[in-house]
Amino acid sequence: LSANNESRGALVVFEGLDRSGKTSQCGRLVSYLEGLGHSVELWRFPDRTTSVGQMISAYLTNKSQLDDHTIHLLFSANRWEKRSMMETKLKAGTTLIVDRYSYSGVAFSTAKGLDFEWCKAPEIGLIAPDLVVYLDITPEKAAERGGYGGERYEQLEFQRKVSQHYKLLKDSSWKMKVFCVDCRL
Ligand code: NYM
Repeated sequence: LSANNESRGALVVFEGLDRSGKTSQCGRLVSYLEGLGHSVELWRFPDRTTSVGQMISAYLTNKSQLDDHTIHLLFSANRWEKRSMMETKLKAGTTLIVDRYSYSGVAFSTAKGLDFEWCKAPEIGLIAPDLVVYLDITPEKAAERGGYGGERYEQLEFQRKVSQHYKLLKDSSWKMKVFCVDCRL
């Protein structure tokens, strides 16, 4: 994808802890851009509609057990299976606002103790975002927001680890043009 091609859509990713407000903010940005007359679509990962996505969903809802490496690769495969559609849309001028992407993949798996380099490897070759917006909220504040949904990972202790790993990722400057939004208020 050529960065100087003005007709290309933008790839904007929202990242953050569970209950950080990503889904609401993605929705608001999509409405705003639509109002300005842009062609824009809201995407999210995991995309639970595909067969890989259904395996991920079963894992997240505790209906299946998987080795940590296996689920990591499934999350990545879920992005890979959408890659060509993503490229087609961007080239056609559609802007994609994406709720979670590779950074979730690396932050959540490294928070479990998996190796950082190993976690990043399957993400190489996916389309790099033009912007990653990190919604910065403390794990404690996020936990206060209407409670978690009961899926795997939605526990304060684990979210604390994820928060630390997001910060490590941000400081490592891995493919990220990160813009942090303080959501603590
Ligand atoms: N998650 C999401 C990962 O662990 N790795 C990934 O690559 C992605 C995209 O899945 N707790 C985790 C983060 C969330 C969970 O996401 C489901 P959501 O946004 O609640 O559907």
